[in-house]
Amino acid sequence: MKPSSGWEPRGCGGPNPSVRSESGIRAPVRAGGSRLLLLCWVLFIASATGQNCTFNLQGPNGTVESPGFPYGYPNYANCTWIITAEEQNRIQLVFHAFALEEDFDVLSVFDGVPEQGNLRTRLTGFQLPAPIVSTGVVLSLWLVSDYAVSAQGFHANYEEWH
Ligand SMILES: [Ca+2]
Repeated sequence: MKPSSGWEPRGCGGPNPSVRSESGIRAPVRAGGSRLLLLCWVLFIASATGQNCTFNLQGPNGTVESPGFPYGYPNYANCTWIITAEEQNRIQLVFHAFALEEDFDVLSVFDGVPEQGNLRTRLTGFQLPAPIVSTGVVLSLWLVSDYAVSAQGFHANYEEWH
């Protein structure tokens, strides 16, 4: 049930080396092999212990928003929201704000529990997504951010559909 899709910091041997130059924070790592390994290990520990969060929500309605909204979500966020409706109902999710660092921070929406086979859509960037309605009683969200650059985050309301 816990989402764990191959987290790997870029620059630690991942397929997408860190060369984004728009941010001074994201300077290329200039370190020897062992120091780089140590850095990757520290980043891994930070990601494993730092910002993980899981929310189990029920109907008939409520709010879902990224941590720190609207002042920016943390790096290494790994947050899951599981919204469950009453039997035979469905969940409608309506976004009111959406801003994630494009391509690097992603909100995955699952039609059901957060498992790969239930993936409905992956949302990123700055365009307000259209409303989403589940086909069953569960709708799940999974927010993952990388190690640098944040944005406002997202805010959405959900309600049960009869
Ligand atoms: Ca980011």
